[in-house]
Amino acid sequence: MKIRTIQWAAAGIAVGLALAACATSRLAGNGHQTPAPAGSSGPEAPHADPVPPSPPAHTPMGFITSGDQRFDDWRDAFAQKAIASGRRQDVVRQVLDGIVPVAETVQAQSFDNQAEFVKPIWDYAKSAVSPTRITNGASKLAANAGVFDSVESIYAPPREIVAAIWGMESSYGGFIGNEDAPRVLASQAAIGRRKDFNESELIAVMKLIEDGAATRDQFRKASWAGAIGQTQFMPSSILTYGRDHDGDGHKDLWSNSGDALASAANYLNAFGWKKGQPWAVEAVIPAGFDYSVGDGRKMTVAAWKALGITAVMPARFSDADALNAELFLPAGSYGPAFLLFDNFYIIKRYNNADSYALAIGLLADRLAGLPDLTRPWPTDVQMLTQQQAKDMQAGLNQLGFNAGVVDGIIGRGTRGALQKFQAANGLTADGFPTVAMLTAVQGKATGG
Ligand SMILES: [Ca+2]
Repeated sequence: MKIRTIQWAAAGIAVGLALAACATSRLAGNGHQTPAPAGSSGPEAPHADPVPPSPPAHTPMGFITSGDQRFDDWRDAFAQKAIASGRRQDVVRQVLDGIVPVAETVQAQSFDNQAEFVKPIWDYAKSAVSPTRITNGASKLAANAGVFDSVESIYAPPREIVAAIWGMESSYGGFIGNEDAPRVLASQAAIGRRKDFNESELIAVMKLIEDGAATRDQFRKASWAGAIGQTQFMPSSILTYGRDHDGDGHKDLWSNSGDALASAANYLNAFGWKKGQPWAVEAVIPAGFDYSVGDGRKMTVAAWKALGITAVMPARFSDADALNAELFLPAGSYGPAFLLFDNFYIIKRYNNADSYALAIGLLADRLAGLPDLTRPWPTDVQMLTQQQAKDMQAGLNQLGFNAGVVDGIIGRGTRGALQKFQAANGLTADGFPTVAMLTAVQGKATGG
């Protein structure tokens, strides 16, 4: 859940260990000494330089000092707040004591992902739907058929969607992370990054421990963002949507695949998964098609077909003509197009990125034995650099086509603005940001 780049994770561990080592040696040196009271220097050393006071070994709330005053102040205040809100004092201490915060520079790296080029959405999809992941998924589905049978009998999503999430989030339980969830959540809260969110996740950790659903030690295996277990749930999501599928009293998303898979299925179910409906189907576009209708509008499959689109509909969804769908053009007129159904947006409740939902859906289709896309992803399109993407957004904004914030991220807003520009200038209105389109936008923007 909420997967981002994990490139900084290794750096985070290295810096974290370095800090921990410093803290340990410092505490080993003076952690248990009582600082001399101020003004107690005797007459026998009247001319000695004043000795700087040692930092206290414990904060006013009794936590071992982290060596970071700002963190310690935040932690003391948050601990008081947590206890006042009804959390057990011993659990608050268990969760928060001994934490040395992740260095701010390391945190910043994780949130300022500066790729030189705008990554096309299909890069993510192609790596997600790798032959290895398909093969491993098939064998995991077979090896856990009983669990998938029971999960599928209780919750609406098909097993292949749940398996795809499992595969994407943790390589089918192969890697669930080595970060301490309270540490990463607290580190962000202390510097004011999504403070309310991170504090409420810490409260959720405390509640799960109080309920006996999980132990403090289990939370030491998390992603750098604090996501938990084989299906990468945030602690608050475990609290609300986590399932104890085998009934042993624990929501063990770490080591019990049934609990993790049932939790993921329950999550999608709770957000309204429509049983028996596809997430998307490939849409084959006829020559001379007016791409401007791919602007987020929803029409029935029958209405899309009337425009000449061929929906590559698997046999089991043969009755889908009456369903509403959105035409999605992730590669513009250069690659595969899709008709998106309601379930696509349910997948996005798991991770709010089109690329993620697309990858989950495509992997699930392959796990269900469906053939690969009829049209390949483009390989020879000249992608924009981050700076060029910003230039395009600025140019579109200048021309009155609202591309939104100039951030170099090509999302639906930018694609929609480009489509309007293209339509207004007699170009193929596919909203796909190529270097040629940047040139066209800039020509109009500067030329007036
Ligand atoms: Ca369980």
